[in-house]
Amino acid sequence: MMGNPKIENTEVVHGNPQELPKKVLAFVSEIAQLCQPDKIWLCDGSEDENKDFTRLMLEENLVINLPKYENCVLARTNPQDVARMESKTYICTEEKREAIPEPKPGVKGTLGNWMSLKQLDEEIKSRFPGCMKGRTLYLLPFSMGPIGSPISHVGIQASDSVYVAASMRIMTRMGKNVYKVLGDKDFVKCIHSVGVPLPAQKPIINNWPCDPEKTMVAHKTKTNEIWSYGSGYGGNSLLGKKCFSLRIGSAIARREGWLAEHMLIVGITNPQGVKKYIVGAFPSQCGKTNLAMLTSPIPGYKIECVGDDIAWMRFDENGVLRAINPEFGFFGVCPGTNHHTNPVAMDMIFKNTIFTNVAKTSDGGVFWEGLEKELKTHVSITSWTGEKHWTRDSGKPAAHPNARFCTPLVNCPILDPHWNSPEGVPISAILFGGRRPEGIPLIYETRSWKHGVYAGASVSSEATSAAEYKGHKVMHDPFSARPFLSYNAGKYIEHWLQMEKDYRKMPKIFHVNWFRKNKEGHYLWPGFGENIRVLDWIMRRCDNEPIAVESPIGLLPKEGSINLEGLPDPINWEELFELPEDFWKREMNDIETYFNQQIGDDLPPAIREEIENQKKRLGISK
Ligand code: O2Y
Ligand code: MN
Repeated sequence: MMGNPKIENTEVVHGNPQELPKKVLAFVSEIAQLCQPDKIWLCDGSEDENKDFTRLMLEENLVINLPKYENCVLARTNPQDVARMESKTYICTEEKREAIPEPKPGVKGTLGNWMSLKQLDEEIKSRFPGCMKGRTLYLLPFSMGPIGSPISHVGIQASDSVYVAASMRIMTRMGKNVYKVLGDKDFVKCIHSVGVPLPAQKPIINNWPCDPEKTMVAHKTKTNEIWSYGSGYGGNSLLGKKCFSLRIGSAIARREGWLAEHMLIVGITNPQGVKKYIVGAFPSQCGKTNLAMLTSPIPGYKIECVGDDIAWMRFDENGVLRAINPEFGFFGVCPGTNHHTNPVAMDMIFKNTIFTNVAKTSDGGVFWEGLEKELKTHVSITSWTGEKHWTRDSGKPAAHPNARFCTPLVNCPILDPHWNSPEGVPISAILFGGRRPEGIPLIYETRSWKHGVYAGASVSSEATSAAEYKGHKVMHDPFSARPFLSYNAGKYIEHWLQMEKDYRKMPKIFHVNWFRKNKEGHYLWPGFGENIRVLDWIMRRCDNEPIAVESPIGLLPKEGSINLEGLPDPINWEELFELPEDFWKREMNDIETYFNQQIGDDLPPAIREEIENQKKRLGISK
């Protein structure tokens, strides 16, 4: 009797190795030899296969069913594995300076962690040999971007987690049709292990295998390789997302002359029927997903979402900047999401979704902070840590602050008709922004591409509960990409500057701040859906309507040029737009110090010029 086929003496329990392109077979053979899984599963991306993933996740007690919804499950992780881990994320190059700028002596660098290629080899040798023993290696072929688009790129991920396999099927275009376009070409090699060979040497907490002490997420940017070990969570394990689309992606983009950015993409049609696409970069947990799916309280505006997190952008032969969303799903933050902040998300996440680290209700549903008003009175809550009959008195949140939904893009009721178009959508404006309680106006338009690049490089934001940073410290986050930089930040800024060419129609660059507060600590702007009023002003500026006035930091809206009609509370225009002298003195000093300390000689001279010019306009002398 013929048994299952084998790769490197390992039984292939799903799929046919003969269907693999030569280079893919060589890759999986090499990884199987190194990691020694018990079985190999060659993923095809089919519906039947997905049913198997769900069955296996349930059998392994990795997830529980949520009978209140259609095909939704809930995973609860080891409490030590709840977010992407910046401190354990490395860029691996020959020379340190390729990856990160040299900080001033005595200053701790904050623009990434470097590891030498030699060191990485050692770290791989001390982790990966035998790491998949007793487990199944899932081989996941995926395309970031529409399959076959000239902007798209292919990756192959080997992972020993079925949760990762199921999530990658949502987040990427995963399936064996990728092999047809791949042929004999190269691909991004993604190797992931939760780092717990079986039988496990330590108890597995919450049935969520991981090895927090040995977690490492390493990127070889020159050879397009990702080696991730020890975590099963989000950005650490769904390697198509931050690791590929941003870190490896921006290294490829630099080589090929395009941009891989931490940006949402949204289409806006105004009441006159004019449609424009805008991209926006905001630091993690600044409401990017909410903005990408904004519901306008003013009739006549139509918002259509292309993506909420990542944009790959290229200038086409006509000099138009075009963007695609390389992803295929949303991996959004649950806490704070409700019918007020994001009604569109509430419409899309209760079907074919994997929830992680949310609380569970006794009627088979989910709960998180922000849903209090939407909770049925008779239900009881089990917190994300398994605490039954949870109440607010417990002093701990019901859901983890970084709890997530993982939902296919196609669930989005306002998905743009061109979301899947291979040529991408034309971009009229680029927004930068952060969470700035003080001093930064609701909106300003930068004076030029160069000034816009300076504004992007100077982005700062108040840290929230995300990842490893706690409290309310305002932190620098150039281009909102600091955690995702894969080469020297100075060169990154340079790359942005080099995008400007005479024949290109450069989009206007704006800076927005929804989070300015008054002296009493109240927000000056209502935010959420009302942000359409600011987007409308941006669209009109893209058509050069004379609704802006010069200021030292850029162009501000002429008083009254943002539509404030029908807002629930009056707006204090003056406070929203004032540029306090003492604040701006501190701000410019802080930006200059930051660049000097962190980027030093790698800072492009054009950015120093922008600083000097802005200081002059502000009347700040040395
Ligand atoms: O903590 C994680 O692993 C997820 S991080 C994330 C997920 C979706 C979109 N953006 C982010 C981010 O940190 O920017
Ligand atoms: Mn993000």
